[in-house]
Amino acid sequence: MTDVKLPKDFLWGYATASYQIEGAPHEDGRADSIWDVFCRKPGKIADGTNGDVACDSYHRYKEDVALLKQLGAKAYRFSISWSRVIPLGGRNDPVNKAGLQYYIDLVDELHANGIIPMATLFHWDLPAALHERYGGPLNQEEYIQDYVRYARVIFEAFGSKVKHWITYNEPWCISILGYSVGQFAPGHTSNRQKNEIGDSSIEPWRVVHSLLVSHGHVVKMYRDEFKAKDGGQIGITLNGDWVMPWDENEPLDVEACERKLEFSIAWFADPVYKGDYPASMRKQLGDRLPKFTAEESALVKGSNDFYGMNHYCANYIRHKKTEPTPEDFAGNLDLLLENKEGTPVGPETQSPWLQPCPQGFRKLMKWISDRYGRPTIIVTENGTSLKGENDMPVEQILQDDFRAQYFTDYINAMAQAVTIDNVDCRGYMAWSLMDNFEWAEGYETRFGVTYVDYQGGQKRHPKKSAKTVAELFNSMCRD
Ligand code: PNW
Repeated sequence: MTDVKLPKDFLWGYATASYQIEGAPHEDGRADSIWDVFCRKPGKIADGTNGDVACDSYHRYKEDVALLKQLGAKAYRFSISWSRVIPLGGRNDPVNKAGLQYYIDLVDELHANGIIPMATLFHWDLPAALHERYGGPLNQEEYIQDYVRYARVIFEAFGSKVKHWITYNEPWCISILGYSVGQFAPGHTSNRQKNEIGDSSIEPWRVVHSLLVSHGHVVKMYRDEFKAKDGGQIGITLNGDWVMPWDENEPLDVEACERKLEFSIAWFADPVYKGDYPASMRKQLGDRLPKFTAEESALVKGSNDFYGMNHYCANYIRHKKTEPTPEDFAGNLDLLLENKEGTPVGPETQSPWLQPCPQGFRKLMKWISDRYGRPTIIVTENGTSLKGENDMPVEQILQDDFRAQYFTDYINAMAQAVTIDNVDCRGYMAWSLMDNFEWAEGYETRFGVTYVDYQGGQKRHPKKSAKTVAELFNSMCRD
């Protein structure tokens, strides 16, 4: 293997998200987010749980920071709960000082321990009041003003304490899982067995348009009013898996692979780097895909200081022979976990969508780098669950060889992209610092490099993989 290396000042650490770890949903004035509401609906969360306690990080943030330090992390990516800071969410609604203070205390604690904070403004927990008031991002005009005001409150409060800002985590998940499939909050879908509300043919495209334009507004505001004095960078985080043709001798499958990348990644990244949606999406969706006005396009184009990349796995892609349905969001193709020969993408994990394929990471980094003119990339999430982990005895959980191997292979693949393919990647946040509330999968699926003992007072115990990650970066980051 080529001797791979990463820059000496490479930023590595761990990621989490507010609703997945904090608990304390009603303490110190926090109001419901759409996830609090969604969890109350029977049947939505696999084990019937919610984020009411989670990792109890609202009370244990000092423990979290001590853990990060113990693990040798240089940075920590966390997210801010909008409804903790502005409980009702809107631009004329009051700011909740106590909620804001929690994040300031967290950031101060990180600095006191030499750990660089990276803050996500929105990791899916939209204030429920805004969803009820006007449909959240379904109402572009109202939503943008509220999101911009929320961001302003945050930027003013943090000043130069935070130098890495992420506007949104995974607009694909927000939109497709929340407004098309209905698997995530707010659960909108055309599938009437799942929900009486929703239109999967229209809503996902509208929601993303609002998210992108609001991202553009917030970036402009940050650059105009804060960047010079606070010296930070701002970008959006996009998820995306690698693709391989189901039949490599079938040109239509090869073509479908590119289309899949466009429908899941270029949907956002093309507007951000080039100013418009990909032609393949316009072709399939016609007028259902909103159009950027000249002003919107100018606002969104060039709005990333860095590309936040979340990446977990790969899929085989097979083209469809039939016309796309109005609900199709993938580009009229099948996503498969085996190819024509029956070869799996990788080993099974606890997450039905996740089978590791480390070389896909390198290839996708190069694809992004080539398509968008070598942007600076920060990997903002990468990690895995482990089949049956929750049912294992604790000693076995702590010996998570499968996850350690995953990180070894993926971090090596990333370092190859940097060393061999000249990809400009400057940071990597593993998902996740600790086991947490895995959304619709509840607590059965664990993603942490740290075991959280939910029955034993949320105590944290680092697993083997935490040591592996530190060793990898300590040996790779050098001049
Ligand atoms: C990401 N999929 O979500 C999120 O950013 C995290 O909050 C989450 O815990 C983590 O990955 C692990 O799931 C995803 O179905 C959820 O393809 C689902 C998918 C992808 C990403």
